[in-house]
Amino acid sequence: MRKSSLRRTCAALAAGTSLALALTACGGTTKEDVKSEGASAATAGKADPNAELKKGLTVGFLPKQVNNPYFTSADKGGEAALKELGSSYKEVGPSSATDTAGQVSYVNTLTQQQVDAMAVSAQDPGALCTALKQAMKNGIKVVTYDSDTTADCRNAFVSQASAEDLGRTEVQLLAEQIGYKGEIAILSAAQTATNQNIWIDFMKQELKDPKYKDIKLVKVAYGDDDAQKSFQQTQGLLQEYPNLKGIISPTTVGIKAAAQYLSGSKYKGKVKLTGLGTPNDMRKYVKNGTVDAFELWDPAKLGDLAARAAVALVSGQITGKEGETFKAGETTYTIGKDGVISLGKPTVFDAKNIDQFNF
Ligand code: RAM
Repeated sequence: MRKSSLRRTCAALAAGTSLALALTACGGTTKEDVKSEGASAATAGKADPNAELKKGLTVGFLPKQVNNPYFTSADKGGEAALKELGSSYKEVGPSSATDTAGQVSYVNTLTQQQVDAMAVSAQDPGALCTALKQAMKNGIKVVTYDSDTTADCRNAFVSQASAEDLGRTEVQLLAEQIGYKGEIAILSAAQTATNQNIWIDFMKQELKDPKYKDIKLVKVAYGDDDAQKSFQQTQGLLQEYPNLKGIISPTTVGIKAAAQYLSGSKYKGKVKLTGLGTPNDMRKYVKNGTVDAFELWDPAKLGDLAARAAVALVSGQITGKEGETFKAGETTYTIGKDGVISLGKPTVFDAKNIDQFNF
């Protein structure tokens, strides 16, 4: 049976019976279609860089959290790219950033709906793996974007910037702002978030440099990408550590909530805050003196690249192996180690440049 008709039969099966059972059975019969190679799940077979991009595909976007403005921008970028390429977009996903079971069921839904590819920002590095491997066994290409799974659970990861650059530069930004001295804390997203946890590891590495010997990281708090919880966690940090000099929040939801708390408190301008935020969320806190500088990439460009990588995978231009190249718009991207495709360098925003950005 040809793979496409097999997929159709499998999906019909999945629709009429227990999804898990049907997918297991179907996955078993197509095992030879997908072989794990190296660390990433690059498919067997050679990439053809000259293959024509397929049209009429459906690519499902599954963000960590649907009602998060960061993902609204990212996924809109994906939608626009797919429209330009003659393919269709759909978005599904949980409203909480700590609903891994919800994310698993959305992967299964997309598999059942026979999308051609899915772009997933994982709440947890391992929780989605069984479902994603099942999707790949059913011929669906899987791209992670923003927050990765382990490398064998997807074909490629579209990364916003080097994790090392992001972690280290956030410490550098804060250290300058507090004069290389004092207690600092981190306000993160969900405790399981792959992206934030890698960045935090690099922050800790950076802090080992002797130039930071007078800086002490006192706590990593988790606001779960929930505005209210992030606000309360900021308040809690300042109660627990009254001498706190600075906070790094590597999440758009966290940094906004922390800025909101600080700007209405006696700590405004005294306790420094940096991390990852959108210029539109942070503009007023830069202008009112709560925040000096923070950074981010353009989420819409990340979604755009995730969509184009997904279409390139389905079209056979790439398989996810290191060294393969593909064109996205005017730029040629080369796939790095472990199937990582990197968008580029982040931008630092401050009072001087923030008005040039609108996202
Ligand atoms: C939040 C999410 C997302 C992260 C950004 C910086 O919106 O946690 O995964 O990349 O912040």
